[in-house]
Amino acid sequence: MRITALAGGVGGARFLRGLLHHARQSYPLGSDHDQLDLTVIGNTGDDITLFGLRVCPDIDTLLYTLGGGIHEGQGWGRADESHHLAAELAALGAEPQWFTLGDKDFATHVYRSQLLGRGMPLSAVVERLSARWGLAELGVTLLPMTDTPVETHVVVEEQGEQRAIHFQEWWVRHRAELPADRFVVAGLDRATAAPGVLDAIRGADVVILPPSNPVVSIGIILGVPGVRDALRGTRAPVIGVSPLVGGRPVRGHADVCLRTIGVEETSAGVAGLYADFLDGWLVDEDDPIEGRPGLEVVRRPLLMSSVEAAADMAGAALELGLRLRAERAPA
Ligand code: FO1
Repeated sequence: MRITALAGGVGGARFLRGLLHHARQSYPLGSDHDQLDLTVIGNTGDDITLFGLRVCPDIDTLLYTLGGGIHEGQGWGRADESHHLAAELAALGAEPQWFTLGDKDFATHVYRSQLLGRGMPLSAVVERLSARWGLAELGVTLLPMTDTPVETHVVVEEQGEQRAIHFQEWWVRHRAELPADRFVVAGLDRATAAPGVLDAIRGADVVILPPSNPVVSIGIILGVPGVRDALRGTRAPVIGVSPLVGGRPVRGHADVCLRTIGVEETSAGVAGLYADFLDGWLVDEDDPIEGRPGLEVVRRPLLMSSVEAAADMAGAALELGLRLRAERAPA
């Protein structure tokens, strides 16, 4: 069974780890169900160049979380990390110091930058990094949304002046508390979907949008030319999972991002961003959203407090997708 997911960082990675856990339980090896073949399309708008190295936060969070090396408490970076390199860079006065990079994490950025420097496309680099994390053995293919370098920047207001800063500076240094006027994604309108991305959407049995940030993660992937059309045209049901519980994001700043683009901070507001292709919408059990013709709403607890809780959520999303697919199957 081919599942394709569009994913950002922490929330998306935790959800997909739950999906793999659910699949291992529901379709044990050798069972009559065919195996789960998961293609993850990762957001690269978060990417930033630091100390001359290319850092891909959402891609790395997906690699580390699915590969078993994530720092569980942070949701990003490596477990059992040390920070000798960062400490010496600080002693040298190297900037910036507001973005924490651990020693093992630095190895990812050094190796990625070495390969990119030789002209290797990002998708080929991600394939190398995926091999180190054993993703193929998990039935997972991780693709960057594009090989074109893109970066999300935030136009902020300060003393009446507008200036653009990198998304990471807004998100990490200013904890998204600096009033944002709008998001601009340098290079996105000229980006080309990475090899396999559009086919993975068109050829899927079910497409899933995990509870990643709908504006600066999923929203960026949707901005890659061709992705939205592929989602509209695929025969696969497209199932989304609300990132809001009780009108608030479980973590991160999805509410601030929605406010910045003038969208109401409700699951209905987020579903409206996906309206032209969404078939099913998983919302929190107390969510007041009304279904509408063509949008099947299912209520479930949406707190991913454990891998098992994430597996229950992911199982519900998959089940909804398979049900809608069966209803669509030619009689
Ligand atoms: N998030 C933070 O809040 N503080 C950090 O210092 C930080 C460092 C960092 C290093 C590598 C990496 O892959 C991710 C990192 N993140 C950090 C998370 C990053 O800001 C993500 O882009 C967001 O979580 C949004 O997905």
